[in-house]
Amino acid sequence: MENLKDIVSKFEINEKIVDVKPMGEGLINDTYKVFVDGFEKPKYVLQRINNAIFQDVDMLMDNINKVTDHIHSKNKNTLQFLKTNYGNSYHFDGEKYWRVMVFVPDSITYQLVTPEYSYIAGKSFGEFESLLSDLKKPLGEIIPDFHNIEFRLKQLRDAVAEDRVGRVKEVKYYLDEIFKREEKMTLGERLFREGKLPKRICHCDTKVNNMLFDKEGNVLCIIDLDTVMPSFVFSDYGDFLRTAANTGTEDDPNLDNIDFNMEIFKAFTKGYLEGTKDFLLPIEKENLPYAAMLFPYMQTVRFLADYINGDTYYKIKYPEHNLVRTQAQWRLFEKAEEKESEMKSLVLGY
Ligand code: GN1
Ligand code: MG
Repeated sequence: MENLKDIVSKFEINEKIVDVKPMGEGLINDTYKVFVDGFEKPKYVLQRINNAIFQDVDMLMDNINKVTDHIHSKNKNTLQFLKTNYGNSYHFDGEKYWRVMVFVPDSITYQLVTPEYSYIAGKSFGEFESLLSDLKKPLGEIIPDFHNIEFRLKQLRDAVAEDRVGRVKEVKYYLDEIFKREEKMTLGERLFREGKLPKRICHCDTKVNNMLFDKEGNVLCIIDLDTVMPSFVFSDYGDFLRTAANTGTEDDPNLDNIDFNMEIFKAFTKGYLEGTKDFLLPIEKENLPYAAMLFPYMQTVRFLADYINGDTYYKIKYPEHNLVRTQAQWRLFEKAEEKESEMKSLVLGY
């Protein structure tokens, strides 16, 4: 890892860098822990920005700086990024883009959460949106149409039409099921066009493991700010439940493990409604059950399109990985859909 140490040394760090080791589970960027002389625990985090996906690295870091400065100005915890020796917010080594942030000590991440932690997470993500609701500086749409389901369905249709690697024939079942629900699942975009649904600054990647907890279960910090951008509140609410309410894993090869846990749904919704009480509109609240279905649906569409395209977007661990992910996300969608009316009456009761 000699080379990685050299990269870290481009940043404003006075300590001697002794080791750099891989960390994390992200599907997009590569992340490493940085150890310095005299400290047993990591002191910094080095990350290679995947610039095939985040093509405008200046816009990316500019968005993140605006968000972290704004949160800091309210004396709340957020990630802290280091500048390079030459004052930039990232380092380009001629081929790859790198950034360094301060490691949050004594933090724990979870892949699965209890209802109690989901309540805390709901409140924290709600408060995160609330903290950013008065950010005046505009943020760039770092990945245009990121959570636009109409756009994601178009990408799926394009992938099918091209059928680059001949996989369409084996996924017909999923394509039929997805397109059968097109009208129902594109509701958000229609409400937006009718002027009924606003966009707000959202995190847009509220997976369970993007929240750092301490031992007592308090939220220390929300991480992975790459996709912070204007979106419907459905993004943060729905994507959290996609990972938290799933009783299996995102890529569970055993579909029997997968269910949509209503205890998590209840606790998270309660927390989220508390965290957002200052700004959430009735139309947003009313459609939270739609959001809970939308995110497993959208993730199925995205994994399936990547599978059909020959695995060009998500990192995979084995050749069928994106197909297994598709099947697992679809099962989760079906389980959420079965609970649609129960979710609706619960939300009305809050
Ligand atoms: C990607 O890299 P990671 O795991 O933070 C993706 C999310 C998906 C997620 C699925 C920029 O996030 O949108 O929901 O994988 N991020 C991007 O696990 O596409
Ligand atoms: Mg991410």
